[in-house]
Amino acid sequence: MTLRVNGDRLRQDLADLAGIGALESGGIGRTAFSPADARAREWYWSRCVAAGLDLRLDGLGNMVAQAPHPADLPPVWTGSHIDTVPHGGAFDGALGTVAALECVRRLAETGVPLRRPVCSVVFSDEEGNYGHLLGSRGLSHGYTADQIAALTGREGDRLVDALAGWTWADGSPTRTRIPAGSVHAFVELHIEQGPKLEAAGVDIGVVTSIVGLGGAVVEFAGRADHAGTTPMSLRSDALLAASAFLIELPEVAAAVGPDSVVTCGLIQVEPGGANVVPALAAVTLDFRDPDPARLVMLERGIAGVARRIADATGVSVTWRPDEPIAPMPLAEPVRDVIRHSASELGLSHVDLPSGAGHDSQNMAHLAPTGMIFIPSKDGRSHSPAEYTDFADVERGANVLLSTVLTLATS
Ligand code: HGY
Ligand code: MN
Ligand code: MN
Repeated sequence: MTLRVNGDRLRQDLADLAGIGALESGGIGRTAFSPADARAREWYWSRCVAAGLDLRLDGLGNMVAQAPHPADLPPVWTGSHIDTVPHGGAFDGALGTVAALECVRRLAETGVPLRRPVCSVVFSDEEGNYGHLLGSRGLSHGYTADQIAALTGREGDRLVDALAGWTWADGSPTRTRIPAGSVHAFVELHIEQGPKLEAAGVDIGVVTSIVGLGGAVVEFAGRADHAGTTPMSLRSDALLAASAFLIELPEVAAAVGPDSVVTCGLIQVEPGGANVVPALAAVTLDFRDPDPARLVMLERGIAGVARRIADATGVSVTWRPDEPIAPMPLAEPVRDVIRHSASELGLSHVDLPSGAGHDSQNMAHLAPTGMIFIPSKDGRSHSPAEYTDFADVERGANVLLSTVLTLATS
């Protein structure tokens, strides 16, 4: 008989986690290293203790839970993230976190013989409050002290300060890297965050590859002046320059390719008075393409527009790029196990790429990695409107359990 997750327990965990950081206005505010993130970790820890799992932390707060196991073989990891975007939803990250916990717990309580351990993982700051896919990048690439010191949040607050008062980390944030091969395989369950599965009426998405991600802060610097007395022709308005720049970005993306996207979701204006001509406008960009060469073209195109607009408007511009995160194909053997698991459970499945970034793309540097998608209602995500029927959640969790079991017994 095929092993199944405990649906009632999974549903309760998902509901409990959704209550942590729930906002009166709707949605969930559980950004990384916030008090709500700490409460969610406390909750996760208590669930691990109740299930008899050991929980380890690293210097960036990545959490790895495991049941005692006699074999000293590289473990199978499964997991996701507990943090949300500001005003996020109840499924992005939470789904893969509670499903992974349920898998480890279910395997432990049924005593099914495993060749290797299975660990449930929570990655820190997937949503990039301080750095996109921060925790998993710490595991796959590591950070130098200078890199850690340079990471700042939305308000200019520093990661090092957030970590200084943070009890959910252990050790140095520069010593989180683990060797390739120390994990046997990694699998993440996630909502699709797009409309394809729902539109096709398919139960399970088998992720083929994950999009490449670039980011940059583009800082336009002009001159502060009086809003009433400075004629329009004598101004050096940083925000007007930034606006002219932003308006051109859809054209840049369209010229690079059909899958290129660019977003500005964050602007900082200084000195920030309604009656002061802006002296500084810093726009934070997120740009993506599934193709590595196109991602480079996109970045060059955007930087070129920034320089041209700055020249034309007489302001100066500084381009401060993030380290890009490469597009990542996922491992065919793991994809095969996912397909087989779905078929065994009588579920329909389809291959599809991910336009969202995931910790899986860092884990793929360390171990053969696969991702399982389930449908998102109306394709909505990064919003309180995020929703997936529990029947789909349970289907996805059962595919995850079966996949993990196969990987842990092989
Ligand atoms: O931004 C992303 O694609 C992911 O949700 N962190
Ligand atoms: Mn997200
Ligand atoms: Mn996510």
